[in-house]
Amino acid sequence: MTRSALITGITGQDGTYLAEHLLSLGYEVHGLIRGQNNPRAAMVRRIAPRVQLIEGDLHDQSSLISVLEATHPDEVYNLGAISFVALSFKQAINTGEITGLGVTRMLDAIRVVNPAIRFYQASSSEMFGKVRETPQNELTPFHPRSPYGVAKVYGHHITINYRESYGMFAVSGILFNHESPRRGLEFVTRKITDGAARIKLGLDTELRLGNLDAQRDWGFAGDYVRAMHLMLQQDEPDDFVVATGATHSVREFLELAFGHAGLRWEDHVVFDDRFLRPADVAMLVGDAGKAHRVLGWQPTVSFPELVAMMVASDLSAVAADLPSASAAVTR
Ligand code: GDR
Repeated sequence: MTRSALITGITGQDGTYLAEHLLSLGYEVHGLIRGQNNPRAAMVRRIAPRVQLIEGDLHDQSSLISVLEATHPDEVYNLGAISFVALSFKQAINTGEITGLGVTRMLDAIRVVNPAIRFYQASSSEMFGKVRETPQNELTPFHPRSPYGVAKVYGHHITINYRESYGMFAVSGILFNHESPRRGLEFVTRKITDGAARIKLGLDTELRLGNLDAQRDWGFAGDYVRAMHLMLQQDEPDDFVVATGATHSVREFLELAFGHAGLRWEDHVVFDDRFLRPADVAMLVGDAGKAHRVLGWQPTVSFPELVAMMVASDLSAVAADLPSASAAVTR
């Protein structure tokens, strides 16, 4: 029997990597897509043409019930969220609605339609926030520092609550930052690699950034989606930290990224307090020991490899968009 999966957040970085992974394993993959004529649908169709897109919204309970009834998934991956931490300060209530309550809407839809469906919740290292211990593991207490982090803590606990209350196979992956050439341009890593490429190719002269001291445990998104799938294949439902175990500052990321482009970041980066947050997370580093032991999961891309991959991709993408390049292509 072909296994079937439903992914919310299919238009995001993780949605497309997970879809490709599940398709490679022989799954039938459905992606929940929001809104009329969503422009990001074309991007999903280009990357993973075999994904079947279906309309629905984490705001709208009845749409989730209809989607589950129409697609009959064995597994649901809830990656849909307002996921940009800075935006969550400006839209705190909307973030609670989607990133927090959206989890309950999906869990409850599953409970009503078919409680045997396995459920993955995209929890986040942002839940640790002002960290109580280093490195952070599954038992580290939470102290979120943003409306996003607070909403994720709610989503995490409601997932555990449905598991304990209704015996559902509902699990959370506490994923630390994970990046790739598909990362949105609003996140600091991609903002830096795209910025370095644009400066290198003469389209920009400066890059404006906020807190360069923040430290994150940055892994490769393609590695992290394998862990999501593994979590739903276990005999017992459980929660796992997914991380590389190494932390680096935004400044280190800059140094490496600009270096790959043959530039000195000090010549181009301008501090801009518009990119500071009302409260920020100073340092995160995860202990993924449980995922190594129980899931057999290991990351395959190191920090320097990740930065190199992203810079190389942005240098080619920006070069391909230059007027001379398009002229060359059309000739
Ligand atoms: P984060 O990712 O908040 O960790 O959440 P982001 O890349 O946005 O920020 C990382 C750190 O960089 C600092 N920073 C800047 N950030 C952005 N975006 N833009 C800037 O100009 C800038 N300058 C400095 C930030 O202050 C922060 O400290 C990501 C998201 O993907 C979440 O959805 C996910 O849950 C977590 O990772 C794990």
